[in-house]
Amino acid sequence: METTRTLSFMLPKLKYDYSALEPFIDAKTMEIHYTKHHASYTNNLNAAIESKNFEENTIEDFLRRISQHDVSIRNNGGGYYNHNLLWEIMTPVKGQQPKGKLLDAIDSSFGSIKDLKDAFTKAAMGRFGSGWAWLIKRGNSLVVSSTPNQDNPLMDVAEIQGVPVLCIDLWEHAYYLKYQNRRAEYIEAFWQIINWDEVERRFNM
Ligand code: MN3
Repeated sequence: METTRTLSFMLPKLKYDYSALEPFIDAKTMEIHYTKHHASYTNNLNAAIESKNFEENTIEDFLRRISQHDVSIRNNGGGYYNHNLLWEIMTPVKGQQPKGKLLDAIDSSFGSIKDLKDAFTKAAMGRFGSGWAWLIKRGNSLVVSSTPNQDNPLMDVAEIQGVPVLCIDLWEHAYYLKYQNRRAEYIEAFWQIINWDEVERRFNM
C-alpha cells in the first residue's frame, strides 16, 4: 500500500517581544514582518508542497536541490528559511561580541571585525532592490555575499554557496516604516542587535 506523507512547516515562535529590538527595529515593523510576511511565506510554502510526494524531509533539503523545484517553492521556501534564521541571529541582549573560533575565523578571513562589518555593509548596500546579505561558512573560513529576492546560499542556484551564519533582510518591508529610504542607517542599527552567540553556535555546528 502506498502512503502519502504530507510535509508541513511551522511558523516558529519568536523568542522576544515585537518591541524588544527597539529602537533599532521598531515594534510595528517586527509585528508586520513576522505575522504577515513570514506567516505568508510559511503558508504559501505549505500550499506549494501540499499533497505531493517529495524525497525532502527538511527545508534545508529543499533548498539544496532547489533547481529541481518550482519557483513557488524557491520563493516561499527561501522566505521561510531566511526569516527563521533572521529572528535567531538578532537579540535584545546588548553588548555581544564575536569570540572563540568564530572570532578566529573572522580575523583570518577578513582581518578584523571592522573589516567584516565593512564587507557586510558593502554587500548589503550593493544589493539592488530586494534581497539579503549573508555571512556564510565555507569550510573553516567565512565569506560575505548577497542574493536577490528570497534566494539564499544553501540553494544550488546561488552564485556563492555555503552555510549561512548571519543574514540581513534587505527588503523594504524590513525597514521602511522607520528608516524609509535610509538603508545605510538600518544596516548600522542592525549591527547593534546581532546575536553573536547564535552566530558562533551556527559556525561551530
Ligand atoms: Mn522579510
